[in-house]
Parts: sequence; structure tokens; C-alpha cells
Amino acid sequence: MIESKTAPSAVVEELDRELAKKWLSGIWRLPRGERPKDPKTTVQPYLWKWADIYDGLLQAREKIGIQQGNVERRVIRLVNPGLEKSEMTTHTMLMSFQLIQPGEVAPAHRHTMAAIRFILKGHGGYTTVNGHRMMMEAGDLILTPQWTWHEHAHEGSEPMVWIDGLDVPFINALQVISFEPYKVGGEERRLDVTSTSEDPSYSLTRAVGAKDAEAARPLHYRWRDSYPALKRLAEQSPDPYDGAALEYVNPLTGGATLPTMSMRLQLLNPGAHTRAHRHTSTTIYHAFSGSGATVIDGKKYEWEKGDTFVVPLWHWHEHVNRSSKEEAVLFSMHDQPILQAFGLYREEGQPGL
Ligand code: GTQ
Ligand code: FE2
Repeated sequence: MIESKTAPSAVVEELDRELAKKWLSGIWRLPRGERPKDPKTTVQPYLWKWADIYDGLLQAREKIGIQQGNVERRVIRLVNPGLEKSEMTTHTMLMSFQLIQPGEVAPAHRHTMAAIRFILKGHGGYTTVNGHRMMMEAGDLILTPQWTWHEHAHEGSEPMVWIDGLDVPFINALQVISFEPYKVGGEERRLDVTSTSEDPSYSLTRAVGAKDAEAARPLHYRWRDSYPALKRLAEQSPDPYDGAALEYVNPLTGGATLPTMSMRLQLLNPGAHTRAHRHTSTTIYHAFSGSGATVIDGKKYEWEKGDTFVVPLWHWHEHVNRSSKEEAVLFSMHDQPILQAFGLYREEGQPGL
């Protein structure tokens, strides 16, 4: 019989010190109980009120100017209370709110982080992505795939406000953040416009003429197209966990909106109450219209138009439309594509009643 006995602690500590000098470490030093059966997250459920976000933006409008090389965007981030140090919204995603004034230009740049805009307020603002100009209207989703040149400008008469969603913490974890301001001959410049989504030839099924594979695809999902599709879906039988839910798919692949994150639009009919489920992906929800409540691991978060909340991974959640008359529409952003890419997506649902 082979005997295995651990030496006295003083002897083990001496070994540990010797190993550490050579940048080595025995796994017997690991604390017990760090191998949970279920995923454990530092991301906390949290709800931000629209009044607080919007008041912050209006104050920043007076106090923060935008210019190249300094503050290039007037943006307020949603900081998860569990991620105070990194100031991120979840471990994989950052959601922020941006305000641009009439006449302002948020200068062109590109970065390895992918970004999305979901438009909330205003008219006459636009984003140009790799030469394609997209006029912003409330409810529109506009994509800025990784490493595409983009700038925002505003020629309307009232402030424009939108949501920014980025995969910053994930790209940061991979340590591949790169950022480049747009310059021609050392001078900052506006981006040239070669096409617009108002061109009759532009549609969701036709790719924009760009060289980069990720950019050669539709970038503008308009409310005037997505809302009627959502309404049609809501008339059919809803998903037990999500109500009527549309994914903004990449029509070239039929898959997720972007490689690292995907967007969804969902409608809860008056009085709807979904079944609870949990999954290894994390979601950030924004109440675009209506009022409701989401129960997250037994705690109820009541929301109304403009409120935004996080459902962390492996937390049970169910949605309720609190109105018996009005529909509720939730826009959301999730990191399921990352989990799915590595075979880590897992889901559990409350069985049917
Ligand atoms: O509008 O290009 O919220 O580059 C964070 C980084 C927005 C943008 C953000 C950005 C942008
Ligand atoms: Fe950007």
C-alpha cells in the first residue's frame, strides 16, 4: 500500500517559500471551497432610474464640452456596484448613455471594441461608419463593428440621446484594446460619406460595400422595420420565458448581432407574466416603453420607461408587465455569443404549469 502523508506545516511552508522564489506555486495552497457547483459572479443585479441618468446627461450638457484628443464623447456609464473598480456594467459589457448637442461633432476614431447605439431621443443626428451615414431615429439600432471608423454629428435642433453598448471588459480581459483617432496627414478630419441608409438600394438584406468582413453587412436596424415585426410576433404565441422576442440577427450569418454581443427587442403584452429561467449569459435590459417588474433571484425590480437593469448570469428571472392596458417593450444586450462560442452556454427553466 502506498502511503500519502502531508509533512508538518513548517516543512510545507518552507517548500512554498522555495517555490515562490522561482515563480512556482503548489495548488495545495488554494483555499478550500473555491470550486462551486454553480457559477458564481461578482456582477450584481441593479436598476438605474431614468431620472438619474437623464439628469446626469443634462448637467453634463452644461459642464462638459467635446473635442478631439480630450473628452471625445459626452457619455455617462452605468457602473455595476459589484464592479466599482473597473466601472463596467457587467464582466463582459459596458452600457452608457450619450448626449450630443445640435452643431456638435463627436470626432472620428476606431477601436477594437465593438459598439452599438440604440437611439432614445431627438432628430437630425447621425453616425457615419466606414463611409455609411445613418440618420438616427428613436428605436433604431446602429452597429459599429470592431475597428470600423465612426463619428457622430448633429444637425437638428434639440439634444440627441442614445444608449452606447460596448464589449470593453471582454476585450480588455483579452488585453487587445487598440484605439486610433482619425487623421489625414496628421490633421483630424471628418469622415467621407459614400452611402446612406436612405439610399433606395440599402436594406437589411443587402450588405454595405466595405472591404472589412465584419463591416460588409447591414449596420442600421430601423424602428420602422423592427417594431412592425415585433408586433406581428406578439400576435402569435409568445416564448414562455421571454414573451415576444426578436433577435437582431446578422443577415449574412443568421447568427448573433455581433461576434461578442447580441441585441434583442421584446414585447410583453398587457398583463403578461413570463416563466422564470436562468442561463450562463448576462443581460442588460432597457425599458423602451411601458412599465413592468422583473424578479431577479427572488427580488423584485420595478421599472418604467427609461430605466435600465442588469440580470447577472445564473440568476433566476421573470418579467411582468404591470399594466393591464399598455404593452411594454424591452431592448436588451447580452453576451450569449461568447458563451456559445466556447460551449459554455447553459440554461435552466421553470417547468410549465
Ligand atoms: O461613441 O464612439 O460610450 O468610442 C464609449 C466609447 C461611445 C463612441 C462610448 C466610444 C463611444
Ligand atoms: Fe467609438
